[in-house]
Amino acid sequence: MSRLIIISNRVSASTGSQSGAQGGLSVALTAALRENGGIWFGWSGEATEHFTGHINFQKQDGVTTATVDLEEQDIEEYYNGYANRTLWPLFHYRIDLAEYERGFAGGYQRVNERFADTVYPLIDSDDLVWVQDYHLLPLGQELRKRGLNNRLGFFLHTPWPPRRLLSTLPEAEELVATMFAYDVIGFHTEEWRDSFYNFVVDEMGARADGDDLILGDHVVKAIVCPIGIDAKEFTALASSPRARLTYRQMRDSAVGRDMIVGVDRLDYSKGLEERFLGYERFLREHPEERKEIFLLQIAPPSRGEVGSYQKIRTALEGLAGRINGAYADLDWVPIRYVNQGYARIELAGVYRAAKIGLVTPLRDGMNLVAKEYIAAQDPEDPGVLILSRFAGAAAQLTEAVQVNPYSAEEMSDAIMVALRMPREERVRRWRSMMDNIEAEDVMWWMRSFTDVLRAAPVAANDRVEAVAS
Ligand code: GDG
Repeated sequence: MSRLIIISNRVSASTGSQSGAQGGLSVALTAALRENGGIWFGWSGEATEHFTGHINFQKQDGVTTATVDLEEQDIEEYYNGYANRTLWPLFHYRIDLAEYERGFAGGYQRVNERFADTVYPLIDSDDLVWVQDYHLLPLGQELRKRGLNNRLGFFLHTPWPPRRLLSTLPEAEELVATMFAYDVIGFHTEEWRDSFYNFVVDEMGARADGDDLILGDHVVKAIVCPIGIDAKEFTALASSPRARLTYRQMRDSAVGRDMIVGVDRLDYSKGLEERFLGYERFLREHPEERKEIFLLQIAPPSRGEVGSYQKIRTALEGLAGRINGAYADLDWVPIRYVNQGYARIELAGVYRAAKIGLVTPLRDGMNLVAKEYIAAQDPEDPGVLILSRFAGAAAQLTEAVQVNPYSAEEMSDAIMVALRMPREERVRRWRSMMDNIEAEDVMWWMRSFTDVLRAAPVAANDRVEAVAS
């Protein structure tokens, strides 16, 4: 079987530790590398004065990782700039927050070239190459320019924006044209794939033939391949002694009240302000429920170098303070807002202790928290998932109580529905969602994508010339 070369912005190979410190994605990619052999390549997260292309190799549990340091200017323009100030907001439909700067675009291109220069010599002729996420859209083309003829795939973990929004990006067409260097491109949902399709067909004149999109001489297969979690691992985590301890601590501290939980990176795409406002509306409309519930929001800070993330942090602190100030009593605080991360094993216990999982992003490629919440529940007495219609996960988790996260009224109504839901209905909905989570887990995702990639026709030399020109 051919080796797998995974290339992503950051590398987080799973050490197989029982503490569950790593996420499902890292577990799956690590398992794939262990199964097939290969290398996981990416940025170390460290800065260096001058980029040298020096690769730091590490081997852990049979998996080889290869990382490079980047210059401060690279980090500023590529990571904090184009990836997180331009593409991330744009891909989450927030053109009001997207910053279009030529310097960012230049830095992004430079880092993609640096990645290509550095990783290319590590790739053998029959390796399968799999590039991950929006940080590395043009990497495939850079690899082709250097002579790579291997099967080459790309997976997008975020949404793909509607064509009219994408058209606001000055270099949108050039950037998207580079993606025709890939053989297979994967999206979480039909909706994101359709938006990609619309852009390349309506704006760029590509032709469609089934899953194949054809632009000039280049054919790329655009597939829907929703990511899952490691359901078995997560269920096991939830019933481990440490998770049970966390569960008991949470139950004790709830003193008989129902807990609603939210767990999100502190990111504007996750709809935290709207969530707090929806919850506030519930408190206002249902004074009799006030002391019966509380909201625990875990929100570890993320991308703190970027201004929009500093703003959302300040806004949320203000909002939580205002709501608590207005409603709290001597023996009750409506929102416990926690700005730090916890081990996955503790999260599993927290999820299980929550009567309601409140997952209400304004836009999300998939959203794994929704799936983790379901996987952590007690099958005999599960909680209720309230899920945004705008998360990719909504396409699979159709038995969640789905809401429009922009509507405080809908959110308030959904909380009431969830609190009143009879046990039989909770069990029925949970079973249906859990069946999906078990069937389409993260290993299924990884295999589904790599099977399609393996079946792609081998790239021909003349393609390289054409894409590179
Ligand atoms: C991107 C896409 C897509 C959160 N807080 C803690 C913690 N987490 C973990 C969760 C979950 C992961 O982080 C977050 O995953 P999401 O899917 O919710 O969101 P993104 O980080 O935005 O991920 C997303 C995903 O890629 C995969 O394709 O689903 O749409 O945006 O696993 O549990 N983990 C720990 N402590 C925390 O406090 N240990």
